[in-house]
Amino acid sequence: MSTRSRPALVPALLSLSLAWTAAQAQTPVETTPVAPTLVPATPLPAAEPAGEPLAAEPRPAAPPPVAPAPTAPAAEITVYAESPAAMAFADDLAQRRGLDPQWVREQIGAARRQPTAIRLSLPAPRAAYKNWAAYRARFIEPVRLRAGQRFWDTHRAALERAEREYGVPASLIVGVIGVETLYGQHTGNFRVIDALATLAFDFPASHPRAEARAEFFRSELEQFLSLTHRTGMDPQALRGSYAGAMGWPQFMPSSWARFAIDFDGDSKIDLFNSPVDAIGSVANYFKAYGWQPGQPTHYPVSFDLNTLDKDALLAPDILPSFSAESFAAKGAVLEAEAKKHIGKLALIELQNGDPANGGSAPTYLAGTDNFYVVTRYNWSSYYALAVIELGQTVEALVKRP
Ligand SMILES: [Ca+2]
Repeated sequence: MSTRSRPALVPALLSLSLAWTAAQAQTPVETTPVAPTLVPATPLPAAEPAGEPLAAEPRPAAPPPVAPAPTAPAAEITVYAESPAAMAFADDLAQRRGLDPQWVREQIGAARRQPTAIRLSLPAPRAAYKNWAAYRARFIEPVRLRAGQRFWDTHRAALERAEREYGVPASLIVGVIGVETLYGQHTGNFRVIDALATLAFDFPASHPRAEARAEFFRSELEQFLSLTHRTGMDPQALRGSYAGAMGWPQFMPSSWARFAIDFDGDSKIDLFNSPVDAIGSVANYFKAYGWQPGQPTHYPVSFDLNTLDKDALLAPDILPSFSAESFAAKGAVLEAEAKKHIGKLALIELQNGDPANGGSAPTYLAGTDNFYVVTRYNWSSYYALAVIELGQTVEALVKRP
């Protein structure tokens, strides 16, 4: 996630803040210990949709519940049946969703407070510089590439069908599932109900956006119970990330409700056990966020130092804001294909450590609307480029003569 100029985005796309907070929630279990100072790696399709393009799930008519007041020292709670605030939320939820209050109380009441989820939800210590080269190396590496090749070979027909039906390239789907879970190998070991209840009712107050985050997780908990009730999945049995992201594509409950599809034709949506359902669901997710078939995600860019106005180019952050002409007028030099680009561009800056201290100069690229769409899965340009490059590298391997 590029933190620079984030406020500039807010007026343009208010709901981005939701996507950002959602993205913050996720750090893949497998990568968490590796480099906590890097950009938060991950997943989160929880990505609360910017503009909610496809709100399939009925929204509760009532306003979001008021934050429960702490009713007992959090440390004393082991299961949420002990929390009057959680039980009051259960009653409200049951009423809003038309669910059996006793069932909802039992489900939330059996949720255990999960201290690890609390710890992991705090922001990582901020490094002075991010490091794209180091971040990239975590994902574009031999184990993941081999697993990606196997995944592509095994699911070639489904990937081709997804590309045909949704217009989303197989390489992007392969990149996402590889970065998220190493092709189903790391889908998370937290009980989803524990993770969601803990972050809904005990989100750490020291977090700068604690109240908004707690509200987000209360909404996800509600979606989770609605989803499991509707589908017959056992809410006490499902496992996922510390933030409640589930299955091969690490969908948050709200994303599952809106975007998950049955793509293997067994009439069930199962992102835990069906990689083919995951393939179709990731494609559906990107199509819903406006993926434009055939449009590149980014172009190379260099600079004309005589006319360069880098501050202006970086001000809108990852939001494509410049025509190819205005990009060039501010000193960003594009190659022939990019000069013909229809639509807006963003100057994407990826740091490579501290240039004054052994690091390299930043990496720059011209991001298109499709690059922006990739960041709807996780609001991070580092994440997006890792997904794109992993997918393209795997594609080159599987298509090698
Ligand atoms: Ca299915």
